Amino acid sequence: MTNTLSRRDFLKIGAATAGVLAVGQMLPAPVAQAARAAGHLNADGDGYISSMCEMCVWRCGLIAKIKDGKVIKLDGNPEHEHSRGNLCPRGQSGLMNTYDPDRVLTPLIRVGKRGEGKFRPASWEEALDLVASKMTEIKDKYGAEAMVFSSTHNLSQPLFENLLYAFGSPNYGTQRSLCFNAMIVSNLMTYGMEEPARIYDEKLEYILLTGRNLMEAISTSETSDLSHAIDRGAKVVYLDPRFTKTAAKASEWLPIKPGNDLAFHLALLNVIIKERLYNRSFVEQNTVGFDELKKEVSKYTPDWAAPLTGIPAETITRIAHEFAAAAPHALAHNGWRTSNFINSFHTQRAISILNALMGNWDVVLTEGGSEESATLGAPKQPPFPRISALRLDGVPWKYPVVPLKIGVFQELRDNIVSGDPYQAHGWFISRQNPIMSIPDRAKTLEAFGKLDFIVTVDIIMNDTAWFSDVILPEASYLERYDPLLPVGDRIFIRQPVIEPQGEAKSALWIYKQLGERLGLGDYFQYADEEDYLRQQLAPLGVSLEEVKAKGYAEAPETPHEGEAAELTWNTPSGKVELFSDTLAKVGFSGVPTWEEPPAPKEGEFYLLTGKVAQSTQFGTQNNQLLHKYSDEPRMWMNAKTAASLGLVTDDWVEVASEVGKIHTRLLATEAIRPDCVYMTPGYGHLSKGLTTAFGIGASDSALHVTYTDPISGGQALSQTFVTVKKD
Ligand SMILES: Nc1nc2c(c(=O)[nH]1)N[C@H]1C(S)=C(S)[C@@H](COP(=O)(O)OP(=O)(O)OC[C@H]3O[C@@H](n4cnc5c(=O)[nH]c(N)nc54)[C@H](O)[C@@H]3O)O[C@H]1N2
Ligand SMILES: Nc1nc2c(c(=O)[nH]1)N[C@H]1C(S)=C(S)[C@@H](COP(=O)(O)OP(=O)(O)OC[C@H]3O[C@@H](n4cnc5c(=O)[nH]c(N)nc54)[C@H](O)[C@@H]3O)O[C@H]1N2
Ligand code: SF4
Ligand SMILES: [Mo]
Repeated sequence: MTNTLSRRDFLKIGAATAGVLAVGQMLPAPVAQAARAAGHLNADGDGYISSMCEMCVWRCGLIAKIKDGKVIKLDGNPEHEHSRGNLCPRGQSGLMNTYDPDRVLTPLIRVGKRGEGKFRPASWEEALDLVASKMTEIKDKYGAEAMVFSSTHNLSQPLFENLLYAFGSPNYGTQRSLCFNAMIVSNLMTYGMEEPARIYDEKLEYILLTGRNLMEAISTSETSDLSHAIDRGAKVVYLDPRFTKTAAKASEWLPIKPGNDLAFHLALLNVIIKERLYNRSFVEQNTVGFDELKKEVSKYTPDWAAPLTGIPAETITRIAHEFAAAAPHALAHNGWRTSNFINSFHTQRAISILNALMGNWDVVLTEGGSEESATLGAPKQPPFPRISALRLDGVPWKYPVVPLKIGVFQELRDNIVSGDPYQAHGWFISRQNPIMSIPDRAKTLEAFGKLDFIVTVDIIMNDTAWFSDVILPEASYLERYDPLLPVGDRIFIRQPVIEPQGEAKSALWIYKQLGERLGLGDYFQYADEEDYLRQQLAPLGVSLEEVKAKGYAEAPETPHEGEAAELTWNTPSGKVELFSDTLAKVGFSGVPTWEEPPAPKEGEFYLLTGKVAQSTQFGTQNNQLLHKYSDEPRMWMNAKTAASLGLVTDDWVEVASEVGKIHTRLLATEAIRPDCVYMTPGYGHLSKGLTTAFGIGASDSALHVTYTDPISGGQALSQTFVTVKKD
């Protein structure tokens, strides 16, 4: 591994930077003054400041230890429901994203060919003027819809959305369809709400996890809830073709055949309904469509499911019995990213319905930690202009039940390539690395080739920035304010714990500047970041200074708190919909039904992807601390399969799918089914501006074929089949 940073090197960087600062002032003025006034820092400028992690979307509360104007340690904030005093490895290493020597610290304008990586530094004035003039040119020539926007969940997203909707474009891509569309759309169709079932119940006895690798794909509080449940003696049944760290902690690991989770859950429903093990009063009072469901699942016996799933019929029957016996303290976890196959929507519906039949709703679904929208203020703004252009992502004209705000990102990319129903000309990307995260990397690069103008807002030279025309450097999460975040009955602040380095600026500032240049200033009515937060806090009667000092404000009591509120659902029938008329009306099955997933041909393998604890998606592999604790990524293959192909650990192999080819080292292991291989996402970077991560591993996204679940719009990330041969 290259460019490894030793602890001594890190301390040296710290000392050097502190030395530079010491020449002028130990701490740059604004942050230090505010922190001193709030009582965070002592006279020497050392102390602790509360803020929020941004190393993944979970946004744990953190406490930053500051010494000599530098962050030297990050710890979990015990007051924050998502962290409860803990930060995961990525959160603890987050300071190295801020101190990454590869940070982009000034606006950059491309001078070489796209992808050549030649840029010149520019002033904000010049870069923002250029972006605004290119956007205006595209709008004048082709209409606002020819500008595509995309961003992954972050706190300044509402301001990004102001920019694009005020500009007048309907084309907005988010990570959702690459992530959790099947789960969200299924919960909306079943319960009328997005929020999935989680492990809140303190008495939970039985947890069924379908491909939810909570011990590695970490959400700190939920991961610790699972650990506590295991400590209490809860039974955990885990379905995954791989033996992950969650499998190691589970009571039972079922190495299910990929894509066949639907058959497993349909068979559980079959047993539970046939043997009348469900909660009859709950079903009678709160659901519609039981008879249709009963009729459909009567076909799906455990004997039917056994050959499909690779799980014996007796095991499926036993699990159905155990699950029902533990109810209502039993939870079928929705998973997060069960969008693995084009049948994933029905898999998710079967899981949602399994919970409904147990009547565990009020036990596992409504308690604890969910994010509520406390009544925060907001700057005034006019309504958005009416947008009549069709959306390039096919919602709703091709995907009628996908909510507008969820979208189908991979379809948007495909239609940039096809120019159908019209040609896009510009792409504005913020806090996202679509070149790596959308399947079929070559096709995403082809889409880039169709565009006149690409601008990216990032903190580092990620792969997407590398192929952009203008890069706007955002201040890191430790250097900026973002809009406030309500979590439970508190409202948390992200505030700068150090001064921004170089010329980096907050997104709140960047979007406002652009808005004003585009004549859209009315959508950004705040003087600066602090003014934005003060307007948010106005209805609460709490001062910004108080929130900065404490790290959060208490929200006023929300109405649903207190004793057993009546159960109501925001569905057309007002009940939990076991049969959905909405689905039936647009030609889909109203109840979960079997759809055979495609399978690999002789000599091919399922290509699995999956998170590791030391990195987040496609944006943290250059973090020198995380890098230091990561093994070189190798492709897993079952040891017996490898032997039959004459392959051993560390052999180089060529892996090919119908859209790409990569070369990687092999790890022969018992921890995966013989018909699967597995790659860690986030490697094989294209950007040479990532000096730590470049040259390491290979990209699974270069192999992934684009398959979209026609109901939920989710990308089927395990539906790519590959061949493997010795290099
Ligand atoms: N450390 C870390 N934590 C993270 C993230 C991160 O990047 N790094 N990302 C966050 C985000 S955005 C998300 S969405 C969540 C994702 O959380 P998870 O969904 O739990 O994580 P993944 O690793 O994407 O997928 C989980 C497992 O699904 C398995 N799998 C693949 N195909 C199938 C199948 O057909 N059936 C079954 N049963 N299993 C299958 C894979 O082998 C993998 O182990 O994690 C969040 N937490
Ligand atoms: N092969 C494969 N593909 C996948 C997945 C997989 O497991 N395997 N997982 C899917 C899932 S679940 C998801 S959620 C998506 C995620 O994929 P994306 O939505 O593309 O998200 P990230 O990879 O997290 O990209 C984050 C980008 O934000 C930048 N960044 C970090 N901090 C900041 C900041 O403070 N400000 C700004 N402006 N930028 C910042 C990082 O440098 C990085 O370039 O990928 C999906 N695609
Ligand atoms: S789960 Fe880890 S990376 Fe994500 S916000 Fe929490 S500490 Fe940060
Ligand atoms: Mo995700």
